[in-house]
Amino acid sequence: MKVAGSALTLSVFQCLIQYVATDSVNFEFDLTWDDYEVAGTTRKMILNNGNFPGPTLMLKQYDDVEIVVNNNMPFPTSIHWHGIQQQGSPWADGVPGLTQQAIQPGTSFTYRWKADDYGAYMYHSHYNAQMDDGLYGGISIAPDNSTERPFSKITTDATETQALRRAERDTHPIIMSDWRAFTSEDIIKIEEDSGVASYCATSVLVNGKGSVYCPSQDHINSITNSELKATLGGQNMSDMGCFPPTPSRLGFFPYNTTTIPKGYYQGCTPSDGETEILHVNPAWKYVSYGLTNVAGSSSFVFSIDEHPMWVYAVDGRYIEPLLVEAMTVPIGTRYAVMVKLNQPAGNYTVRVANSYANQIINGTAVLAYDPPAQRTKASVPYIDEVGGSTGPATTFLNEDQIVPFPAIQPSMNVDATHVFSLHLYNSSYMWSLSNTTYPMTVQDLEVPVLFDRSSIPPENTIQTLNGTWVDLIINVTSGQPQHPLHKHSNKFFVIGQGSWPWNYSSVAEAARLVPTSFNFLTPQYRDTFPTPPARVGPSWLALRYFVQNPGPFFFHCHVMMHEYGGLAVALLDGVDAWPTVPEEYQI
Ligand SMILES: *[C@@H]1O[C@H](CO)[C@@H](O)[C@H](O)[C@H]1NC(C)=O
Ligand SMILES: *[C@@H]1O[C@H](CO)[C@@H](O)[C@H](O)[C@H]1NC(C)=O
Ligand SMILES: *[C@@H]1O[C@H](CO)[C@@H](O)[C@H](O)[C@H]1NC(C)=O
Ligand SMILES: *[C@@H]1O[C@H](CO)[C@@H](O)[C@H](O)[C@H]1NC(C)=O
Ligand SMILES: *[C@@H]1O[C@H](CO)[C@@H](O)[C@H](O)[C@H]1NC(C)=O
Ligand SMILES: *[C@@H]1O[C@H](CO)[C@@H](O)[C@H](O)[C@H]1NC(C)=O
Ligand SMILES: *[C@@H]1O[C@H](CO)[C@@H](O)[C@H](O)[C@H]1NC(C)=O
Ligand SMILES: *[C@@H]1O[C@H](CO)[C@@H](O)[C@H](O)[C@H]1NC(C)=O
Ligand SMILES: *[C@@H]1O[C@H](CO)[C@@H](O)[C@H](O)[C@H]1NC(C)=O
Ligand SMILES: *[C@@H]1O[C@H](CO)[C@@H](O)[C@H](O)[C@H]1NC(C)=O
Ligand SMILES: [Cu+2]
Repeated sequence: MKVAGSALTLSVFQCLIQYVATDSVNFEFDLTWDDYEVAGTTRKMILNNGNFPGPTLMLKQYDDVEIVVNNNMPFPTSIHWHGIQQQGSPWADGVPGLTQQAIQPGTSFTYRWKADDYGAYMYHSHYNAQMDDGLYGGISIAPDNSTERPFSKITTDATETQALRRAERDTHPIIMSDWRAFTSEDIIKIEEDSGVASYCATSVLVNGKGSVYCPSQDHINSITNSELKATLGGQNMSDMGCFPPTPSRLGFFPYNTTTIPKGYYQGCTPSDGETEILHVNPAWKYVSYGLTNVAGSSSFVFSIDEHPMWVYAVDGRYIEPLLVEAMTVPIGTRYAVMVKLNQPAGNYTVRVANSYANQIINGTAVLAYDPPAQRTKASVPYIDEVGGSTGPATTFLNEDQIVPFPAIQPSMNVDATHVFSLHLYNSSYMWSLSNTTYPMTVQDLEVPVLFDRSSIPPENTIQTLNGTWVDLIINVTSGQPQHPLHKHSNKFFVIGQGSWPWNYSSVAEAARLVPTSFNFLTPQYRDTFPTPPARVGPSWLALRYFVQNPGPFFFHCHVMMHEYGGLAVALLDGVDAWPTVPEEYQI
């Protein structure tokens, strides 16, 4: 038994031992397909109990959770609880074709799982590209009182510490997302008809609120950076701020823009929607937010004017707190931040700007001190409309400085290594993470993989043994955006990355040759992490994980249309130890 491995296992099992049976916390989701106004424009979308986004699940660590999902929509669905470990409950992971049958129209499905880990999570549809139709919401799990906090790094003052503890118990998600003029089914059809991948949005939403802005072409040109200009070949970013279709952008696959409707990548129509107001009371001293990105294509830089933030947890686990003024929140990730409420009472702009090269687009919200003050002067930004620094002094979160708290380390020995080649497949909108694309028809399997492993083509799977350490190496070919990779269950350590092709036989060999590209002592422990940039050359990412929860778990890009385009593989974790599916979940 490896020392590091048993330490990790122990922490998980301590949780289980400490657990004391309680009644479950119950929710019911009534899902409907309705007309609804978002960002000032009405379209068909998914509502949860008549609302968008869906309700926030405010939970306590070790809660038993039960959610009844009633599908009153005209198409199948399923819900994934993003980042939840699902220890011993793979049938509740919500991936149709892998862990359950899709929930058919007019039927219901009951999810039951335990909130083993504290922190910020989210839920969203895992069927087709429905996430982009609005089926998502936040999950906030308050840590058990016995869990050790990292707050002594922020303050040693007793009153302040109490304020931090209170703020943490009431952590509210800030759900950042993007919105489109078209339904996800329309978008799939436009991609197939035109050969032009969907990578643009019409607006950025904060907790479901926002507007469609159409800045002048001159303004868009003025904030188009030189790196973008160099790749635009004399063209402009579109009036939606979107990178226009070009052969290199689309992987040199054939395309035809003739039938593409207005609003897909160009043709901006402004509309006014609501602005999210985050009310705070300075008497709290601190407020805590779970920053959560559920966008389809935007990687957000987040900042609150004149309010530095202590980043204290990432993907649902504490880190040594870091004080920053702005930070990138890639799709699928969550960062918990503590904000000190010590500024003059007033309104402060909250800025959410896409920083990927696909599009220049941003949204805003307001941090409003209660009771309302008369202070009318505009707040001073740390970041600009494209997520860049407004001055030399802005402090951004540096991912390399993130250190887990308490310390947790991977094994130095691994039992298996899998190298994945990440590349476009046959068109600008289909992808491969293994040797082939992941077919979306798997979602409609009558007998999901959890019930019969032979249901899925073997080339779309990787098999691992329970209790083993596994390396996943992502070898990214040149000419690609960053891909925020999300792994279901069994979280991973981010042990290394580089901006050249992976040409090593193992991590051990690579670590000997390029030691500074690896971190085995304080690597991040995550469920979502972006591949390094590969626009102008190949790159690689090395992830290491311990298989401790047997079951079929999805590993995929969280850019919605990349996932739908097959950028995924099914990790059949611990195939030697899959649990017996309880009677109530039998098919
Ligand atoms: C922790 O303690 C506080 C104050 O005693 C209590 O209100 C809260 O419910 C407890 N939290 C949990 C998760 O048990
Ligand atoms: C780019 O935008 C500028 C300013 O609006 C305009 O003058 C120019 O014609 C545009 N270029 C192209 C290629 O459309
Ligand atoms: C593009 O599509 C239009 C409409 O279907 C068609 O008329 C045109 O010939 C196509 N252009 C090319 C270059 O294939
Ligand atoms: C950024 O957001 C502001 C509203 O806060 C808006 O006025 C501006 O047009 C937006 N810029 C872009 C490029 O979307
Ligand atoms: C601050 O925001 C609140 C909430 O939107 C609003 O009611 C109030 O008028 C604003 N105050 C100022 C001074 O702009
Ligand atoms: C990809 O293209 C190849 C060669 O044209 C073809 O044989 C294959 O069926 C295509 N795959 C898919 C999933 O469309
Ligand atoms: C891809 O195919 C090669 C050769 O058949 C095989 O060794 C490798 O394991 C496959 N990779 C994945 C991720 O399936
Ligand atoms: C899977 O492995 C973990 C970690 O070694 C172990 O604790 C667990 O009991 C194993 N599960 C089964 C079903 O064997
Ligand atoms: C990684 O990708 C490069 C191309 O970018 C390729 O030359 C190399 O063989 C790949 N490495 C492995 C181990 O497949
Ligand atoms: C891997 O490729 C890099 C960049 O091409 C090269 O510098 C290095 O020597 C190669 N390493 C091995 C082990 O082949
Ligand atoms: Cu991707």
